[in-house]
Amino acid sequence: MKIIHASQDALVARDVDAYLAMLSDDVVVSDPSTPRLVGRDAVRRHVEGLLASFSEIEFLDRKVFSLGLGAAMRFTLRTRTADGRDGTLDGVDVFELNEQRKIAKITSYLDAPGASAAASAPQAGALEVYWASGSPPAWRVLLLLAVKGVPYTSKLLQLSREEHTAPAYLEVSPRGKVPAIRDGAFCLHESLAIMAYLDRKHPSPPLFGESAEEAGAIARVIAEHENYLYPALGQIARAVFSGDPTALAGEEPAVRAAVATLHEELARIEASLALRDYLAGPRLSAADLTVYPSIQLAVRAATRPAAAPLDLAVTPLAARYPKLAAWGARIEALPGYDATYPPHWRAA
Ligand SMILES: N[C@@H](CCC(=O)N[C@@H](CS)C(=O)NCC(=O)O)C(=O)O
Repeated sequence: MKIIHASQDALVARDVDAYLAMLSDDVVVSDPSTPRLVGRDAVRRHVEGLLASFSEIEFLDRKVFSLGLGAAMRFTLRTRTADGRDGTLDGVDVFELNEQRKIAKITSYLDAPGASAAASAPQAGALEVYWASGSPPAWRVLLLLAVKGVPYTSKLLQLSREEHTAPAYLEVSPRGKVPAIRDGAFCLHESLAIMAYLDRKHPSPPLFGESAEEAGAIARVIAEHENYLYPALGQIARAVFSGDPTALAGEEPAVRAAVATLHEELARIEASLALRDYLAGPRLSAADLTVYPSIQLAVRAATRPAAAPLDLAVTPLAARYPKLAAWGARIEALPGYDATYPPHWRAA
C-alpha cells in the first residue's frame, strides 16, 4: 500500500499539501486528541496544529498490514516538542481507502489514550480543552476555537463516569463543570470567561466586538440569553430528558412557564434576525456561538417523542422560525464547523 507510506512520509516531512492530496474530500479522522474531524479543511487545521507543537518527528518503526482497500499501520514515533521535550509515541492507525484510492477514513489508536483525561500530564504551551458531549457551554468554546482555527488538545470527559468530579479535574475546574481549559499554568472555567480569554489571546477574527457599540450589543445578547432563554431551556431539557411524567405532561408550573419563555425568546430572536444576519450585527460574534448550541438543544428536545405533551413547537425549525434556521445554516457553513460534534446532537 504505497499511499499509506507516502502519506506518512509527507506528514513527517511537514508537507501538509502533499498529505492532504492523498485524502478524500470527505475524509473522516478519529484520533483521541481531538473531536472527530470531517473533511480536508478540518484535517489541515488539526495537522498544522500538531506539527507546530513538535519541532522533530520521525518514525523509529512502522509496519503496514493491508487487506483489500484497508490497512493498519503499527508505528513508533520519536518526537521532540517545540519546547524541547523528547518522547516516543506508539500506536496503530487504521486506514480505509475509497474506490479512487484516496484515504477516506483514518482511525488512530494511541498508547494509553484511555488514561483519565485530567490525569494526563499537562503539556507546557499546549491549550487543553475539557468538554463533554452534549454540553451547550462546552460546544460554545469548541465553536469559538474552530472559528479562530486555534489548535488544542481535546480532553473529552465522560460525565456518566464522574470524570468531572475527579480530584485532578477539580484542580482545573473547581466546581466540577465543563467546559474548562488549561493553557500552560493558567486554568479557567465558565464558558463565557473562556471565550473572552481566547478572544483576547487569539484576536482574529474578533468575536467580542471592536467598537464600544459592537461590544455592548454582543454582551447584551449574551446576557439576555443567559438570563432568559438558557434557564428556560435547562428546565425543559431536564423535564424531557429525565422522563419525569409530571414534568413531561407540562403540569409542573415551572415547566409550563419555561415553555412560554422559550416561545417568547425564540420569537424575539427571529424578529432580530429579520434585521441583521447575526444576532448582534452584520458579523458573526460570540453572541451567535453562545446561542447556537442552545437552539440545537431546543430542536433536539422538541424532536423527542416524550416532549409531545409540552408542545414545544420548535420543529420543523425552517417552517416555524425561518430566519433562525437560515442563521443556523450560516453558522454550519463556517470553515471549521464540525458537523459531527457532538454526535448525538445530529439526531435533531
Ligand atoms: N455556567 C457554566 C455552566 C457549566 C455547566 O453547567 N456544565 C454542565 C454541562 S452542560 C456540567 O458540567 N455538568 C456536570 C455537573 O453539574 O455535574 C458555563 O457556562 O461554563
